[in-house]
Amino acid sequence: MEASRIALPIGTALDRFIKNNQDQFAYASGELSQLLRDIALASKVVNREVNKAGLIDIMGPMGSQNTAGDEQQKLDVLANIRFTRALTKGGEACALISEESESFADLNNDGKYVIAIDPLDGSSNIDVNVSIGTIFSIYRRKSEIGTPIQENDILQRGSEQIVAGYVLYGSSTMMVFTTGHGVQGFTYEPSLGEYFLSHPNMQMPEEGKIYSINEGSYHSFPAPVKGYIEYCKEKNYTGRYIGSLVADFHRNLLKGGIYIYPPTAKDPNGKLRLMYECNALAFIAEQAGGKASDGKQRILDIKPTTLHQRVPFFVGSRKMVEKAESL
Ligand code: AHM
Ligand code: MG
Repeated sequence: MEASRIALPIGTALDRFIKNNQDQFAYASGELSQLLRDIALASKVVNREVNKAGLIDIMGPMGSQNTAGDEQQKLDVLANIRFTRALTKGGEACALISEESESFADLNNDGKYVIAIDPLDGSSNIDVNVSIGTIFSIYRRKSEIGTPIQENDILQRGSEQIVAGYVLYGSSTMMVFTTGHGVQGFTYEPSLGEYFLSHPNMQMPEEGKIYSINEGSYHSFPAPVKGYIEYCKEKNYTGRYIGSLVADFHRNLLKGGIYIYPPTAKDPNGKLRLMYECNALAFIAEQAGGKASDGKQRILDIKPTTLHQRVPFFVGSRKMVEKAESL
């Protein structure tokens, strides 16, 4: 790992970290730092709302459906509003792609950045007090600043991300992100209202013993995926599946493991969305020494053709993903 990855000591506040590491951002610019601060601020608001979800009447289905046909929960909608508002006010973003919106939101033509976000992933877990997360990717726009957004600004490959991260609303709330110089994890201190560096330069163990997959759909998995599950069982690996992508990914990042959402009869391309679920986690995995694939090719190399495109997802410890791919 190159020396430039070393930032500031554990306990450094996120704001100070961003300020001191601005040169790590591709096209070093204050706007990108501001964008990250805007996302952090919105996540604090969402964190507050997630934490009181059981107390006030903001739980339960809204009765509407999002683009994928899933039932939207009130908190999904609220989180989408919080992030959209934060990113709109800042003015740095020209477009926002969200799981909760059919088409992208056109923000500020003078903005330099395109954001893809899943404001609240794992929403089926909200009602049962299980960890949920926010996933985000930041791209630099390709078209000239000041002009309307074009398709090639929006449908960029994951390899073109300049920042990617997630927020995990878990037993503690964490924000984990990469600017392409390793992966940094910050833990939220609610009484101070600030994120502090707790996990500098995160590395995913190259081999692990945890496999995370919804085995309930076993009968409709492709034969190689079934084969990989059998392999995990022969090896006596541990099965762990929360059903919240961010939480499953985060555990495997720390402990070593693989997360798989394969093609199924119900979802022939898998369930997860390339642009605002898989790409960010793939970038983080690679930056931490792990790997992400659709079973055949690197996730970050896939050229999206639509906003809400789904893709089979194999992500985690490098050797585990390679083994799964080899089958
Ligand atoms: P969502 O975006 O509607 O919340 O769906 C994504 C979630 C992931 O967090 C999780 O890994 C997966 O769906 C679980 O799906 P399943 O219940 O089919 O295993
Ligand atoms: Mg989601």
